[in-house]
This record gives sequence, structure tokens and C-alpha cells, in this order.
Amino acid sequence: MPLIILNKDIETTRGMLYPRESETREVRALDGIWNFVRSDEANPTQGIRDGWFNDDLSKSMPTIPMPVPASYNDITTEQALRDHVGTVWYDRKFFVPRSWGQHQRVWLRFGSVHYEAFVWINGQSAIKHEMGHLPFETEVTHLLKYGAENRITVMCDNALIQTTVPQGKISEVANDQGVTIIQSYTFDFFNYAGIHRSVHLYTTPKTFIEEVEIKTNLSEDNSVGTVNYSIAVNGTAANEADNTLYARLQLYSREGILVANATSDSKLLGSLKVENVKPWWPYLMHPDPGYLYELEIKLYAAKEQLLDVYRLSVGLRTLSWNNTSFLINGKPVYFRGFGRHEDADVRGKGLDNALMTRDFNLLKWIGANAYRTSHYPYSEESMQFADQHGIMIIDECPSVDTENFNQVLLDKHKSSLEQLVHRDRNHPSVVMWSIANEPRTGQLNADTYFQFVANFTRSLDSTRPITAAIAVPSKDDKAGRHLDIISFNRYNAWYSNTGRLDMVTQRVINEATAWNYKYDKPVIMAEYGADTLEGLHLQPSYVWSEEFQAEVFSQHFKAFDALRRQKWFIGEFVWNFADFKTAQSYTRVGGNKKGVFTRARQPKAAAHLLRQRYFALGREMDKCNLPSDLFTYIADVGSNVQHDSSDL
Ligand code: GCB
Repeated sequence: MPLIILNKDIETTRGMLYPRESETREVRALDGIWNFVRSDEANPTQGIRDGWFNDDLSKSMPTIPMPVPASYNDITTEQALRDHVGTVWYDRKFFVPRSWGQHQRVWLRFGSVHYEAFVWINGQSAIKHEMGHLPFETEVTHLLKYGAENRITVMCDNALIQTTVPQGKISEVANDQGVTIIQSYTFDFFNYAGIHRSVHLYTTPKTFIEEVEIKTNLSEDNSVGTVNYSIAVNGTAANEADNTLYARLQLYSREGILVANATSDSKLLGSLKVENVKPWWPYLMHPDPGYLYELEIKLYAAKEQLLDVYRLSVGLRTLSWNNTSFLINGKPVYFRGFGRHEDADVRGKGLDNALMTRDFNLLKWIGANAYRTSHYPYSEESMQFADQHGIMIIDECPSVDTENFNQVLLDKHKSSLEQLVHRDRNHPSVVMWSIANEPRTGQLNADTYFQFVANFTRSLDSTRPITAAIAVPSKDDKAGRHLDIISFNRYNAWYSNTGRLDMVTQRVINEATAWNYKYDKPVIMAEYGADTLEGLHLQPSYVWSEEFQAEVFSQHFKAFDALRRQKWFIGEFVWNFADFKTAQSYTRVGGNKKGVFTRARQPKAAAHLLRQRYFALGREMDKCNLPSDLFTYIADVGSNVQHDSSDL
């Protein structure tokens, strides 16, 4: 019997603008070393019952130091902490200046906590939030002591069950000592947990800019741009009957020149017109990719009283799509990129600026123009980087391997998309929403379920197409008809026909063609690859060797080139950018090794091959310049045979 699924309304998030300093706002990070305690797995709610939030954790039990942001799992040498299931506790002290207590409001914002967070300030409940990888915030003006020391306590629960996003299972099983609790999950990455991104305190004026939504447009010849904005305000002045609030907006070029300005109407809506606009282009599609303007928004009350100032980066671009192509600024896009993970040794999924910067340098080095945030939203800081560098993002919500579709799950899945769209809608780099990875779309319920999820996402943002990475055979799939672009994942010569390099090319062509035939929509290969142990060399190539990974790629490239001639094939994404940690399994040697880069972000042999292809594609399609070190000099073999970039 199919489930009857209701399209229940999801409460929308408010605020969530990235915390930025301005003339009217101060920001303070609470990152650093916090105190940490692991609860007894058999008694996960003990801390709540015993009121651990009422005093310093260290007063009633031994604590250990724990960095924030970071996953807690790999910080110590304890297996019990790495594999812990259930709740952990963090606390720390901080001062709030006396000046913050006057004429302003104070907000507490978490970039993300995985999976569920409960927060107290000075022993009083401040906020609860469920769902990793997404920010949440609350006003704490009334909870703080000004000019004095304060305490923040966080309880974090990593348990995943059938109604969490993503799903997991908790079971009690017998072990040598009696029974133990096991967390299992089908997704293929380690369930890292903790305070993964920065914790901020920030101030706003009493009445302040709470929401900004930007939509951009370009004239047909890309010479005139429009920035449509809508602003929402929080604060008592916004509720006054005389309705006197208005905003003044100024748009500055990268060089700091004022290029447009406007004064809003009293609904705080309007648009700015930019003559001779510099559109936002993806990396290698234009000599000046990732062009960003700065939008300065000043909120005023009657008599020119300045209330608040907020600035954000704006990239002007258009997106359009039909059943054969995806276009940016009117130009067809061919994606060449990666599936990725937020993952590193020691830090797990904790935000690390050094690692993030290195990753963007590698993406540019290899000539990629896109990645999918497989399998959950990535840090806001990385979204800003992508805007600046012209890297296109397929922005994925945390739904992975979803099955057993039910109403509670649907509501949470929709909520994850609501939070994601709300957070990322102003990023020019976000060009597509991915509503799931490898959901079990062969199941009967998948049809209605994904109809609701896709339509809900469209109702939040109609300016970007919707996709999902699907792994069931096209003939069984029931979700594709609700998508705008079909993405599929397949591991020819790895999970199927292992080692058979002669059974890749035609199968990829056939499968992509079958997807297109079934739905008449553009198609992307969102995952392909082979596990590769760095330093293992075997000739002739053999599974797990660096040679094998390169040859698997090459067999796919042949298929992609045949498919590219069919206009509807619009992109290739390798799995994965870098090696990453997974749950323990006999199919994983220290984790998933399908990275083109090692976990330490060094290239495997296939990285050099992929680099030559990605730049060759950029050269062919977008006339990009080639790096001088793309080809290594081999020999002077005569004037009619040159083995350098001019061969392209
Ligand atoms: C997939 C999944 C990805 C896995 C990958 C693999 O299809 O989407 O999460 O890591 O296969 O390597 O098995």
C-alpha cells in the first residue's frame, strides 16, 4: 500500500544572514578550546536530568579539552570517543562587554552542529536545533550578563534513526561484556559529530535588517544587469503604524566604484540597474571569473535616522535550462567537476580555513569548474570562496540513501531544503539544488514523495533547476520525472564488472542515453571512479592501483566525448575529489580511496590526467588559456609532431 503523504507546510527559518561587522554591528567568534564530556551511552539523557547546564561541567566531572570548530571523533586516541553513540557536552566561558547591554540586541549563531544541538546560556535554555551542516541562531540579549562572565553549554546528539536526515539505525547488540549500542548507516562516510563550524555572537541594532533576498537578471546581450532585492526587518520600529522605514542601497564594483543606487519603497523591495555590467562567470568560461559587486544596504527610519548597515557580495548572472541544455548568461555550460566531502584527518568535518583554501587551489589547478556538495551542505565560508573563484555549486541537502519514505521524514527532508535554500539563495555560485543522493527511487512511494520534495523546492526558488543523484537503473526510477536535470551515479569496472576496462565506455553511453530517452531532460554523470591506494603501482593495471584509476577515467572520457556530441549530456563529475573516512568495512582500506587527491591533498597519478582533460575541455568550449606546465616536455621528435599544448 503506498503511503498517503500530505504536503504539510514547513515553518520557514528567519534571519541567518552571515554575521558581518559594520558600522552598526559587532561580531565575536567563540571558537577555541572548549571543555568536553562524553555521556554514558547507556544513559544519554542523564545530563539533562542532572542539570549539567546549571554549572561548569568541570565542577562535577572530569572534562577534556575539545577544539571548536572540529569533529570530536578523531581528536583523542580513544576508540570509545571515536565510535561514541549519543550525547556529548561542551561548555566554555566568555565575557560580554558592558557596551553590548545598551541599545542593541545580541544573537548567538552556530554555523553547524551535527546532528542535534541543545544550547544553554548561563543555565537557561537558548535554542534547540536538529540537522547537521546548517546554521541556526537565536537572540540571547535577555540571557547574557553584560560586563561580566557568561557560560555557554551545548549538548550534541549524533544518533541517527529512521526519521532523521540522513537516516540511520540504532540497535542494542550483545558484546563480550553484555550489550552495547551500535549506530549503523548505509551512507558511505564517517558519521562525524560535534560543533563543526564557528560559533558567533553578534550584535544588531534594536530594529535591523533580518533578511535579504537577491535575484539578478541580465539583458539579452549581457550588457545591463538588474539586482532585484527584498529586505525584511526585525524590530519594533518595523511594526509602527506610520510605516516609515526605508532602505538605501548602493552597489560598488570590485574596484570600489559606485555603479548603482536606489531607495526602496516602504515594503523594502526594489531593484538596481547596472549599466555595462560585469556578469558573474564560472572559472575558465571567461578571463575574469567570479566577478562580485558589493551591495551596501542602509536601513533608515523617519528623518534620515540610520538604523542598520549590512553588506553582501552580489554576482550578476542568469540561469536557464530546457530539455537539452543548461545555460549561464545565455551560454551552454558543460560541467567538469567532482563529488566531494568535508573531511580531513584529525579535524573530521570541522571547518578549517587552511584546508578549504588548499582545496580551492587544487580545484583551480586541475581546471574544474564545479562540484556537488555531496552529501550535505558545506560551510558558508566555502560558498563565499566558490562565489569569488567562479566555481559552480550543485548544492545538496543532507538526504542520502533515503528509504522507508514516511510523513515525518518528508517534513524533515523539506525542512532541510528550506534551511538550505534560505542560507544559500544569494550565492551566484549555486546553480542547482540537489534534493537527494541515491534515494531508493525504485520504491513505489518515491514517486509522490519526490513530487512533494521537488515542488516544495521549486516553490522556494524557481530560479535554479532541481536535480538528484540517482543510482537505481533508469527503468526502475520513479523520481526523475519531478526533476529538471537527471544526475546518475555508476561505478563501471568497480562495483560492476570489477577490473573490466573493456566494459566501461559503451555501458556509460547506454545508461546516459537511457536516462535521456526516459525523461527527455539534460543528463549529468554525477559519480564514477575507482578506489586507488596512493603509491600502489601495477602494470598492467589492476584494481586499487594508480594505473587502474587513470585507465578507468580514460574509458569514461571516451564515453563522455561521444555523449557530448548529443547536446543533452552536460557534465562529468569524478567521485571523489579526495580520499575520505568511512565507517569500518572490509571494502574500505582506512576509508574510501576514490580520491583524485589523497586525504592530505596531494595528487595521485590520475589527477594529472584529469587536469589535462579538464583544461582541454575548457580550451575547446570556452577558449581558456592553458597553464604552461600542463604538458611535460618529453622530446623534440620533429617539426610535424609536437607533444605540447598546441596539439589541442
Ligand atoms: C556512491 C555514493 C557515495 C559513495 C560511492 C562509493 O554511489 O553516492 O557516497 O562513497 O558510491 O565510493 O561507493
